[in-house]
Amino acid sequence: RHKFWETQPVGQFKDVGDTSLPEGPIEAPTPLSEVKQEPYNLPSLYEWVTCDINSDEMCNEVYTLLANNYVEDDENMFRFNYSKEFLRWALQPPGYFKSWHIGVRVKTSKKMVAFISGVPAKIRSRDDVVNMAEINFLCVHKKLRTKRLAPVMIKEVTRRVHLEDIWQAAYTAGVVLPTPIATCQYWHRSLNPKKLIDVGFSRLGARMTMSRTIKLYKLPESTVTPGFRKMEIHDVPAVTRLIRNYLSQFVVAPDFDENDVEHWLLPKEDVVDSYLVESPETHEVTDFCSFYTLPSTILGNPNYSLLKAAYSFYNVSTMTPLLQLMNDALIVAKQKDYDVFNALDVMQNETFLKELKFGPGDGKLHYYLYNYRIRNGLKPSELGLVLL
Ligand code: YNC
Ligand code: MG
Repeated sequence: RHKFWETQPVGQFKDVGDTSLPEGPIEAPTPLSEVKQEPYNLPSLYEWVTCDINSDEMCNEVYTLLANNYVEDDENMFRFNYSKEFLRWALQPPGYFKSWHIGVRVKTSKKMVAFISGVPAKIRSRDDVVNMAEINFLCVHKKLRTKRLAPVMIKEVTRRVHLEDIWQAAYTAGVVLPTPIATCQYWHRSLNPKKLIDVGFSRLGARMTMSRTIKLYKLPESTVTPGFRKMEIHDVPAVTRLIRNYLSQFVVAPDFDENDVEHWLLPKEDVVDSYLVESPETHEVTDFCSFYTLPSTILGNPNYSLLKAAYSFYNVSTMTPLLQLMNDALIVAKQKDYDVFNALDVMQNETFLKELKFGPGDGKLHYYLYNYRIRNGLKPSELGLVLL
């Protein structure tokens, strides 16, 4: 069934429910001297390229490959359109390895036809903090699909991760592979219902008119929580404490330090937005919310070409009810002209989704760990991790 994945150190379908298997690494690390020193072989027309994402030209090539060939919805109406600034941010967190940004070119034309990337991350599973790679942006040009290029890309990134003495990875995918640690669902909150209906993202509900729909999704002009403001650089220590404490309750979550928080959560225009609540009395930072910007190309619509979407990232409530905090996040996203606000059912998100008029999406997002077994499937609410 899974000719490639059956050979890999991942939880296998035959082992689901086997409580005799221990949690933790599936294979022990091999000595670094035994890691293959040369890249895996590609079909002879192609060559590996290590991408310097700081170079405008390289960044453009990766951007264009993804913009034309990356993830689409089931009906092929939308395709993710990660911006160049977003890609630079996603690929260059503290301690990143350039060698983990891997392209494939056609030897003759030098056209980039495939890509895969990893970035380092400390991820905690129960009480075990593990250095991992987060693998993302696996993409093969549409004309080169189903030729078994993906397994070579995955083996090559694995080799380069091993060369840095890292033996575990985390990744998400829309497809079912051996075997998810959790299966999550996206929920969508309309901010610009007319456009969403016009482009076929959503449909007019039963017994609804356009004007009733617009009224249903109307939001206040400005946020309601006193002390709600944009995160600034001097907030990094307080936000780090807040978030570390919050994430400690989940079974699987990142182990962020101040450098990670500065990189992943300090606002970056049109990439990541973060807000916090500073108590007007004590000046303590008590609550936090964030979202990242990932537009989708609208395929074949005469009137619109881009869907502007915000994706819920990390949110922490201690004093402001999560429902009110997220409603303020919706208000800011609306002010900034996003069309839709998306959120997974991870962490405590289920407590606000229905009430804030999010609707369930079709399609699931499966979470995976490489070379690390988690005994039973986790509930989405046990996951404290959001990948881009
Ligand atoms: C996928 N998304 O099952 P079997 S998500 C992993 N993730 O292998 P071929 C995938 N594996 O089943 P194609 C996968 N999709 O025979 C397919 N596979 O064992 C497996 N789409 O390869 C599949 N991006 O080359 C099968 O398939 C084998 O030409 C078939 O290429 C696949 O970034 C793909 O959805 C996805 O560009 C590249 O369809 C292509 O179809 C494409 O014949 C549109 O491959 C874009 C898209 C995927 C987004 C993502 C996470 C990737 C995780 C990869 C796994 C990382 C493991 C950890 C490595 C580091 C370890 C350490 C330490
Ligand atoms: Mg292929």
